[in-house]
Amino acid sequence: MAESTSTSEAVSYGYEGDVALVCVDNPPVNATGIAVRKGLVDAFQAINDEGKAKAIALYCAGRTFIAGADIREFGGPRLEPSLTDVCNSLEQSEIPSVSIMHGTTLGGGYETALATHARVALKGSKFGLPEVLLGIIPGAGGTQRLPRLSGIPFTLDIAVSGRHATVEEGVEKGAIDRVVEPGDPREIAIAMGKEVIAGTLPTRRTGEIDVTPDDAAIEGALAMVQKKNPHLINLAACVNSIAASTKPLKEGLAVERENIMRCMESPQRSGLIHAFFGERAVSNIPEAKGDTRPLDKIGVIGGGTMGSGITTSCLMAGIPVRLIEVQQEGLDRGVATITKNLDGAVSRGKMSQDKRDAALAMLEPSLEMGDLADVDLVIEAVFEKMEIKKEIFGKLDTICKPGAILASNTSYLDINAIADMTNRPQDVLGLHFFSPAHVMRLLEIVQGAKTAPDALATGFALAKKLKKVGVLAQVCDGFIGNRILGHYGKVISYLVLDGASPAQVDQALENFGMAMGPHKVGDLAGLDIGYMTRQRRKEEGLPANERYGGDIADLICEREGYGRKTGKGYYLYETGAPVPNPAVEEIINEVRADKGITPKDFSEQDIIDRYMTAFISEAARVVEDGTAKRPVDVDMVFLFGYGFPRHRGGPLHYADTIGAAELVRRIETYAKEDPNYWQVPPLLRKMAEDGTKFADMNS
Ligand code: T1G
Repeated sequence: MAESTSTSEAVSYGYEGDVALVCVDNPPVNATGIAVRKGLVDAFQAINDEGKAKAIALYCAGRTFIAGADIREFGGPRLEPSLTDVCNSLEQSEIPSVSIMHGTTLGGGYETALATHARVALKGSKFGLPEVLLGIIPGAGGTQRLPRLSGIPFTLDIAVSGRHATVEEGVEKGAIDRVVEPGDPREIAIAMGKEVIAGTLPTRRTGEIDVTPDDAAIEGALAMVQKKNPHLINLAACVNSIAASTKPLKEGLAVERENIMRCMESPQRSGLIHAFFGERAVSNIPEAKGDTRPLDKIGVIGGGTMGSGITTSCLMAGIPVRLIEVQQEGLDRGVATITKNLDGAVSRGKMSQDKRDAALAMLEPSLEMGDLADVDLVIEAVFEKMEIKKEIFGKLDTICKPGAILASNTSYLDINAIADMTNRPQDVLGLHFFSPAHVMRLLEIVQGAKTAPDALATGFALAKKLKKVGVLAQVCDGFIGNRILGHYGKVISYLVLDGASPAQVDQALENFGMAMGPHKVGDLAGLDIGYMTRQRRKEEGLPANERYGGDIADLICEREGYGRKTGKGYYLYETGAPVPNPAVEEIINEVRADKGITPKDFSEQDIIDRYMTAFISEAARVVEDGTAKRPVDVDMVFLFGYGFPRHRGGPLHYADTIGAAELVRRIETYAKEDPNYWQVPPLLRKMAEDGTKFADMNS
């Protein structure tokens, strides 16, 4: 190419014959930051002014076409031109243009392509309008221009789900004009520019196309979002914007602008964007980098719920697994569960039947621990008893090859004590999966006192391979998640002891946005886990003046059952939706009478405030003592492992919306009832004094 002219540090243009080439080069994903927006407008303007070209081809350097607006700019000062202005000016170009889409053309990137006069994509690439996943809506014409090409139903599908669609599907729906074989985007840009000039690649202004109204689709979508995500304000805003696409473009864009600005102001947007960057920040730490060890074959000990889930997750990632059990019956049960898990993934469209068959073929069940001699990593997932785990690690120490990593899936126990059962504590760490382990994305990676850096980094490498969110945790009782759960779990039992019903607490927290209330979660996971932990704590001796809140739960386990797996717990699991178990109410009244407690009324906000204040208190201590590296690590643990509402960003992101001073005030108020449980963490008091936020501790 003759020389190119830069119109900003991220955009340049040049000519290949009659074709003008506009190139965006803004790593890592060509997001439309101000330099890209300004550069695009100026490049198109210059080309039109110079009048040398008969076609303009827009392409990007690097791994992808524009993957959206620059999310880092959100919440900051608004810099002109807006992306809507950019798209409007590109669409008005007198010289016809075509976009060459490769990688993942998303959000503002696809809106930019919609504003050019034709769209050509490389085979295997993806496109979409995922803005709703960030708490906003497409805001640069996506809700107005896509319906003009593909109709309202497809636009609703793409924009309300936020899914990344294949470009092949895009051609079927008219959202993309042509798919070409993969190649150098610049070379394809020249070829397609020539086709525009030759007229073999038709061009048109999308904005001039009319939209066929579809009220039924709009009403259906509004009903669906209200049912599926009643908490999120942006989904209905997205549907309403798409509904406005039947208006003239200018009016429709005004409706879209009004809706996106409302979403931008909402705390849901900052929560969801905190989640987006947090998911990436947890592995952006020195401990996750550096040398790693091989992960070509994994051994899993224990074919129970966790062992079979972990095995399924590894097989789905293409890693062969040797599954060890002590008895044939247990081994058969494990293989059956794994097979059921894989079949479930096929029926949910998560994997093809061929991949399912290939995965199952990589499973090697065995009753011989000795068969673990050649594996790269062993994950122990047996009963949560220290003696059993110590015995197993003692054996593994003699069986496994040098350099093999020995991991425990313990949910609470001391990794250092387990490591000390071996002569290779540097090879030992915790890999704490969450049930169901082939579905839940969180993996707590627990660093022992002697865990070697490459063993730890291998834990993060495994998380990446399994498409999980790996979070670094230090050793303590329950690591990050269960330790904090252990603390706020008490306030739930205190609320029920003091007057609230389990169903009332569940409803309040579900209205707060929890996927499932704590009593339903307990029933799902099995009340026996908590029961054994409480018995262990009682045996170890409870702290002197701690108010014990487990009486009700203990009696439910002893009299009723362990929840879903036994058909009853806090709720009854017969036909249809679970209903509160009336026997629980009797148990509650009995325990209150025993303890001389006069029940009091709690409003929904009281329940949420006490729950979240307890939650945040222990989370602050976990950050303070270094069990978690940063507040964002705590937030991601709860978003990806405990069903904490994503639009709230996590407990400590949420804490910043309340403020440390108010949290300290609340704790001091509640402490009048129970000074032992309600104590102000020093970190929170300091933050209240110097006005800092948890967000300030994330960099
Ligand atoms: N803005 C800023 N940074 C971004 C970014 C974006 N849109 N997308 C990715 N990054 C950073 C990311 O933080 C990471 O940085 C690096 O790029 C690699 O990303 C008006 C308003 C494109 C599929 O929602 O889904 O357009 O951690 O690790 O797994 O309507 O990133 O290395 O420092 O995720 O290969 C709509 C969001 C925006 C797409 C690549 N667009 N991005 O995945 O790499 S809103 C999106 C993604 C919008 C308009 C509205 C993924 C990806 P770092 P990565 P990846």
